[in-house]
Amino acid sequence: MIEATLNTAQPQVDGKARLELCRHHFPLLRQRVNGKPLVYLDNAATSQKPQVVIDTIMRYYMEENSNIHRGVHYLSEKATEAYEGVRATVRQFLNAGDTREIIFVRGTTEAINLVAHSYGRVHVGKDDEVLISAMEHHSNIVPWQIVCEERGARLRVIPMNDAGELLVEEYEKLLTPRTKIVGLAHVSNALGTVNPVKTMVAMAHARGIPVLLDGAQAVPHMRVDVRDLDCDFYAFSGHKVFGPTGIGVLYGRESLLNAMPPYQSGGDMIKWVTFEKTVYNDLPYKFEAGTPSIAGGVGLGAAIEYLTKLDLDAIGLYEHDLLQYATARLSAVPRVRIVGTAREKAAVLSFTVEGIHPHDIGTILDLEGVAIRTGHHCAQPVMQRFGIPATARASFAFYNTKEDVDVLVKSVEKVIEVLG
Ligand code: C6P
Repeated sequence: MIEATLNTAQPQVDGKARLELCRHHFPLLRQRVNGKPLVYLDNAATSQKPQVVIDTIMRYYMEENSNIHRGVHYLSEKATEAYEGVRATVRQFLNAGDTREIIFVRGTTEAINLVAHSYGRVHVGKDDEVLISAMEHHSNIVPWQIVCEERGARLRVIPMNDAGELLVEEYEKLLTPRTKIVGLAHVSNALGTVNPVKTMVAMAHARGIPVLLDGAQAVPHMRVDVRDLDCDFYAFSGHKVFGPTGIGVLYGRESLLNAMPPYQSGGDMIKWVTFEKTVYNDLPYKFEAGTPSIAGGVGLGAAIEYLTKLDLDAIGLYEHDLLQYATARLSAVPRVRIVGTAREKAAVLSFTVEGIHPHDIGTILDLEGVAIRTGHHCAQPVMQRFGIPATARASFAFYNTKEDVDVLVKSVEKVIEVLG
């Protein structure tokens, strides 16, 4: 079906129109909410799933379901083949050097916890420092805080300006011999800022410091090449990239992963076990204890193949245009303030309306069929930095249109009309 849309659409329409045509691949988007056509603008929280992902998961359970890496029977071999095939798909998607560097996890949160608790516990010692940024999601703050507390180390924070851009010159000053690792969001979920991560990785590497990138909000919107970025770890979640929940990826540089102790332990992560000693499995299995989300993996593979066919460069251009349109239209509404006005932004529009609590905005928008997220977006320090309790956040995917933006703007105007 995707092929059909792309192939038949290509000769007549440009990339933008081609992406709009793909909206019909997402069955959930056809529904009405509160009697209004659904306008789904909560893609940063989780994205919707194309039919091909839903079908792939259903087919897996109907035809291939079995545990992996264990059985010699037909189904176990089929399921293992499917799951390991996805590892190869992810390797290619991220342009990693080897499938040994692709670790399947539950999501970005688990990926960062793995690095913090495995790499961090070994390399962060007393009086050392872990450096993160002022716009991190709690997932890239709390695991490091725990490690720092345990090891007697210090968490340092790269500041940002009022537009929501990191101060790179301050970052440079914070990179010291005490810095043991840097953790950075590629794209901020609360502000939409795209950070200059390639430059920041190079600056850390010049001092021998490894860098973890939180790619949760980047991977659905842009082409990511871990070898070009030269990062040491890269994390993302399947459910934000049009795949299922319960599956995500940690890319790790092989030399670092090899030297790291296991994070969780049990079945599958061992070569052999006696009561005296256990020999751990090779990469990537050393970090994959227990039965994983096999159906999740298979669904993620379908999502990545779908996204790759659509072309992430085209998606990036389309969403850039959409974000510009939404920013201009929403900024023109009296009392609206956009939070996060960085020069480089992706797909996220956080805003407040003077005198109206974001939760009230969200509730009234819901009555209009518009789904946005309101609150601190699991980035409370960002709210503290801007001196606000919360924002309303519209976040876009390639299946959103300018008509969706028009409904959003009209609904925000209605909020102001109703609540005064
Ligand atoms: N942000 C949002 O509405 P998980 O929950 O593990 O899939 O992803 C965590 C995470 C980590 N980093 C960033 C930058 C994120 O945006 C998220 C998830 C969602 O903004 C849910 S809080």
